Amino acid sequence: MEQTETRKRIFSAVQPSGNLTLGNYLGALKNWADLQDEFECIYCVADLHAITVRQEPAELRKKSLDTLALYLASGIDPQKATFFLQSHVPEHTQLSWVLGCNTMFGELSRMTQFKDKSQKHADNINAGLFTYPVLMAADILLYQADLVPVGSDQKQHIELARDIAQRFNGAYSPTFTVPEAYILKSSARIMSLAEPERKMSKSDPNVNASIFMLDKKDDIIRKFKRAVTDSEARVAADPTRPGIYNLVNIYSCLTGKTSEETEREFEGKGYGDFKVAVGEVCADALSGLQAEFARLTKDKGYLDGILREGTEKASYIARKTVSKVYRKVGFYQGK
Ligand code: ATP
Ligand code: LTN
Repeated sequence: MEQTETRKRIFSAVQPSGNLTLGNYLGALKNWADLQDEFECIYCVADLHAITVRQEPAELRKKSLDTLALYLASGIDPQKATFFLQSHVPEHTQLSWVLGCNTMFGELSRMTQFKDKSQKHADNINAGLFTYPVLMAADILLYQADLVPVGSDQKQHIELARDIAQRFNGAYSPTFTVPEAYILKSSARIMSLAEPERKMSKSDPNVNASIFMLDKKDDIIRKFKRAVTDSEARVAADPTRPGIYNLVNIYSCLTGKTSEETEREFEGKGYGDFKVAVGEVCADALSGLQAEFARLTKDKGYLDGILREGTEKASYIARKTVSKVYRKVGFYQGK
């Protein structure tokens, strides 16, 4: 295969560890679709990452394919982007080992996601949870990605991937592209509807705290109606009032309006009206995507075909990187 591609390369992934939320959609998937014309895009379903937290095997299998279907339903075109499952390309784990030997215990100990997740899963603080960012660095560096579109919670991991790349390049000669995080300010951090100081997360046990991409309209409106706000009853993008700030932000992201435009639109109106409006806009934004998801998941043969093709393309790049890395670190290659 000839390399004629001149566009910058994008890599990103989501773990199939639950039902994807509005946070995943606005923070990640929606932006991925917007980038597909300008960049060469590679999107992975991070199933290896998902087992850092205990998963029910049948559910994980189903969620992996559902996550792929949600990528496609979000408007990412398989003619333009490459899709695959992380476990289908063994080079991810191969590179992860080598990078792990170039990552410090202290660096991994500082990762806030590790600290959060080990608190949440105190009965299962496994080694995979600790080395999770090394595997993530391997995902990115394997494809020599230039940019990594994610929500702001992943920024620290991308910075670590940059440090590892620079350290390896310094020790063994230039090998990896040093990636950059691509984070959109407006949608970088969608907050929980129940505890607006915390990010909306697909593994939150309180289902009323998150809007799921596949939620029905009635549920979406009900959840927004009961979203935690304050007693001031003035619609404003005021960061000192995190509940209403989050709702203004969600409404603005979904409509493409600025926060000021949203504030003006709801001037003099109470929270009740505004919450219903956010619910309506959200349900509308998700309804087309949900219909497309239903259509796609009926056609497993089609989804498998996309994965087969994507795995082949991804493997070609991944093999090249691993063979270069193995040679550079001194693994004997044979005569
Ligand atoms: P989990 O709760 O299982 O850890 P998660 O909901 O945090 O999962 P991830 O799979 O870790 O989701 O994240 C996938 C992508 O979605 C990442 O790019 C992440 O930054 C983005 N993302 C997740 N939650 C949010 C959020 N609340 N706001 C904006 N972006 C988000
Ligand atoms: N850790 C990421 C998911 C992920 C990822 C990646 C994102 C795994 N590998 C590589 C970007 C690039 C998360 O969102 N929790």
